[in-house]
Amino acid sequence: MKCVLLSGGFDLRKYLASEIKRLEGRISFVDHLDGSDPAEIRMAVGWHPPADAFDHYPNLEVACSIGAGADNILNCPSLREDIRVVRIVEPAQAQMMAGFVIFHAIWHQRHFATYFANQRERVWKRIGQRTMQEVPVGILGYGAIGARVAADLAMLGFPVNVWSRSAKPTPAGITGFHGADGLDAMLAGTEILVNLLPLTAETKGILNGVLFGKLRRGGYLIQVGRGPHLVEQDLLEALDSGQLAGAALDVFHVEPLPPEHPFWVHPKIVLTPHDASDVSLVATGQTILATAEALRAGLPPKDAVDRSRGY
Ligand code: NDP
Ligand code: OXD
Repeated sequence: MKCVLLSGGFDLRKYLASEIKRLEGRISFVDHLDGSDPAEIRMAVGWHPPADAFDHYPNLEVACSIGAGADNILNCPSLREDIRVVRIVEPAQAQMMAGFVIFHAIWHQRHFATYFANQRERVWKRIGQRTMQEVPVGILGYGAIGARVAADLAMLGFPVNVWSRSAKPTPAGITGFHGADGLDAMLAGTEILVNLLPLTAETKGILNGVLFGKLRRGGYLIQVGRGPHLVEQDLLEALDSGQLAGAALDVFHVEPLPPEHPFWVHPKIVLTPHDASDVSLVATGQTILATAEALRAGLPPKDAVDRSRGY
């Protein structure tokens, strides 16, 4: 089975080197436009493929993202309707994300931003404590990752509200909301908002001033979905007005974040470089192999996104 590597400005061959070696003999990885016969290629692995990438492969049937999100492939203009798109689902990645979100939730709940600033000024001042039970967390997205994050926050004692597209059963300590009608009720009972939605036409721009206005005053945003979920100017205004006390941002409209961007120096923003939780290379290799085997057997690949829903 031949598999073409499709990425724009990112060395996918170098990134996947260990898995390419491990899969030798079972999958032969070729580079985009390297002279291989494009008609022989039925499978691709990609991360932000060039805009016309898929035009070159008339028999391509499936494209695997190297991340949990597949928007980087779904948004490629040359992606045909009949190409299946696969993403990575890895429990260990969800656990890493839970750790990241918990860190920021406690950062807010325990006033660490203020203590960090006070230390620099040699100010000894106790702010007072709130229990986890007093600080409700809302999670946009109750999927493979959101469910793990919700469970771990609930285990620590945070009241957790979750929001999904369809109704989902939830265990004790987690309250489920769904659909457009459920969103306002969920936000009204939320102080810390975590975004774990996929980027789709419906979710783009969802983190905006109107939504921030529905949270508890002095709320906190943990943005780990995708950059275009956020209306950046609205975040700056919500931070200035005090509607939001702070924000942890891991994903951005433009990555890497340009050096002149105001987020870099904003005192109420903690920023990380799209590093909240990575998929492991081993899980990526396993998904690529399982997808190739499904293709050979004429079976639908596991973890394919629903093209009509966009995730
Ligand atoms: P899933 O597809 O498993 O879950 C998506 C969740 O979002 C589901 O609960 C789904 O609802 C919900 N959803 C989708 N659209 C809507 C909508 N219009 N209204 C309400 N709910 C909606 O995704 P994962 O949990 O695996 O990953 C989520 C996202 O996290 C990824 O797409 C990626 O963008 C981001 N991510 C970021 C990382 C980082 O390092 N910053 C790392 C990994 C992922 P339903 O259950 O009803 O289908
Ligand atoms: C992502 C990932 O989709 O890192 O952001 O898996």
